[in-house]
Amino acid sequence: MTTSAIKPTTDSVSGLLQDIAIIGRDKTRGGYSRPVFSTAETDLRDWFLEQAGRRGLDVRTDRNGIIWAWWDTSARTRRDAVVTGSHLDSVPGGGEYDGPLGVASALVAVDILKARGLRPRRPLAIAVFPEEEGSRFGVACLGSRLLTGELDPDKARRLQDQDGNTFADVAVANGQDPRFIGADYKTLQQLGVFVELHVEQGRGLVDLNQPVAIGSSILGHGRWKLSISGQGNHAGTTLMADRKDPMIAAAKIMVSIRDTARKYRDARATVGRLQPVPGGTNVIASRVDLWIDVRHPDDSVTAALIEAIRLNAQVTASEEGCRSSLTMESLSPTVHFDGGLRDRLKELLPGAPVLDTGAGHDAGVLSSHIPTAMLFVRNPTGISHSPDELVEDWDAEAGAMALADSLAGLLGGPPAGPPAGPPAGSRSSG
Ligand code: HGY
Ligand code: MN
Ligand code: MN
Repeated sequence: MTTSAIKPTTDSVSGLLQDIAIIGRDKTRGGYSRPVFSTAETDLRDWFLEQAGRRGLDVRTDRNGIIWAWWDTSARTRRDAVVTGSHLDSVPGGGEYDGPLGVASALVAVDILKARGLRPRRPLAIAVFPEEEGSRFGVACLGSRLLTGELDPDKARRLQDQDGNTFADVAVANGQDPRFIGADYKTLQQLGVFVELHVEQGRGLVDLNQPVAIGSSILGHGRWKLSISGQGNHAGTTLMADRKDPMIAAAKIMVSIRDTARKYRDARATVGRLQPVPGGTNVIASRVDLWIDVRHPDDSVTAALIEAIRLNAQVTASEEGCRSSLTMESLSPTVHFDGGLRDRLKELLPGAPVLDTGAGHDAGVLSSHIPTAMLFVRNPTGISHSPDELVEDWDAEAGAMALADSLAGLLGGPPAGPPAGPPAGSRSSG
């Protein structure tokens, strides 16, 4: 894959990421914990506002908490805009690149286009979407789902974090008026296409020895909450035969979730979060809540798999004298990115492979409203949602260059520059 000769004139992607590397470090889990509306995440939003302001972009935060940084500062009405960007929030103990790489690359891509003297024939914006991970309020891509009307605003307002704070209360505490969240067709009408750059959350590019890929599809995925109720009691005075312990039921159910998922090719089912109530060392829990993440390319298989999990949980819970109830928190069908936009990117990034992803993104949510596409940047470990996520500096710059070439082509700018840079697959130092 060739990239243009012009180097970023000001910041580099790795330099911008270095600026924020201190924000939201998680000393206990390792990596980063930047939940929406946390100090870390609001500090990152402030950092983005400052960076966008430095570039003379017209910045505004909409009623759903999405930040839009527009290249053209004068336009009153904007239509058919080319939008790029990503998210700044993280999973607990997440990596450095999941989200911020796309935001930093968008800033550097703007630098590159300005350095080329591009005069966009369409509006261009960088967007930063809140709560993409759904780590605090449980619904992934909360901001883009509100924007597109996919998530009912009343349901959003009632969402609670682990401490029982509602989204509405936390939004008010952070200066966002929850009364006005919800579908925003005026903003949607301004948008033409959305191209999101993201760290690859897998080893496809490593195995292909390429720095950048174009996205083809996003695996369908859903999240369910399973509550198992038993009899809370004293750890010392309750004989083993007299127990209705939801922790035991939960343990057996989690193993059966894994075993059930193994029966469906390409299926993934994960329990990454479990909460005993009340959660005391010397207390038999009265209830256990656990969250299940299920993914499969075929939405009907996802449905069959979660139904099998639900039935099995009922039987296993009753064997332990407990009861179980399953509630769906979010569900996204498999998304195939717009073929025309994907093929246009293939023209603009000759030689870039096309890869699917098992990870969800705002680009997936927006795809039901406007043509969307993704670019993935090589991750030598292939690991994500972990401190072990990695992008080599050189690949980060190659990603920004590829994004700039893509945006230039979509904005009607000059074609990509002459081939340059070290041979594909070379690594930066360190
Ligand atoms: O969960 C996901 O796939 C994404 O990282 N939010
Ligand atoms: Mn992400
Ligand atoms: Mn993620």
